[in-house]
Amino acid sequence: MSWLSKLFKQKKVELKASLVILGASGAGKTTLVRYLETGEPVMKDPRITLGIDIRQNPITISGWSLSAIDVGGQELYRESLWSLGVSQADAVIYVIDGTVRPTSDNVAFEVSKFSFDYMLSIVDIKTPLLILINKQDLVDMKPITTQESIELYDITDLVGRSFNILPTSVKFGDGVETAVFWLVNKIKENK
Ligand SMILES: Nc1nc2c(ncn2[C@@H]2O[C@H](COP(=O)(O)OP(=O)(O)OP(=O)(O)O)[C@@H](O)[C@H]2O)c(=O)[nH]1
Ligand SMILES: [Mg+2]
Repeated sequence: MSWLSKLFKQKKVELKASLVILGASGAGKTTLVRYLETGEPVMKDPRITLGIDIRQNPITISGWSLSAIDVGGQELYRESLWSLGVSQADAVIYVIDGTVRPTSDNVAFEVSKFSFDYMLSIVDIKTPLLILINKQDLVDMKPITTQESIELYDITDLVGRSFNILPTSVKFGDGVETAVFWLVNKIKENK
């Protein structure tokens, strides 16, 4: 039985929170939401998210009922909808495609870095921020490590923020448990 299925069985839901999931297009946001909703590996590729998807299926984890706001990562939505999503959420999950490196695809990396910096400019310093360095399963593409991401995205600059950076393969759920538990505990501290 997966960790999510076990947790789904816990009936007592005490606390509610909403999460907004942000990141450049293709990073794995919708895949993460599908994994959280089902607790199963996501074998069917999701379609590109058009606009904002306020999910109706609650995610029940460790006595918490989480609702997810999945926002499209394309430039149009970044400019028009990310702030709206952030304004509705108690915490932010930011998904980075770990296979995007300046050396392999400089344009994609610039978009990824710009999107990250934009997110920092709209998320309040007090809002818990979970940064996922995703697609770690694609070992042939040498995904960046969390240490490399700190340098590439200037993450050392996040003074005063409550944040964490963790490696994941959201398609298979690897690393998701640890990551979401961290976030839920941070939200609890903030409430
Ligand atoms: N191998 C692997 N593929 C992944 C992972 N996460 C996402 N993908 C794939 O990456 C592609 C994009 O995933 P999405 O979840 O649609 O990305 P998104 O961030 O929602 O993209 P937008 O909706 O355009 O903003 C899909 O083909 C997924 O199957 C992962 O952890 N590992
Ligand atoms: Mg999507």
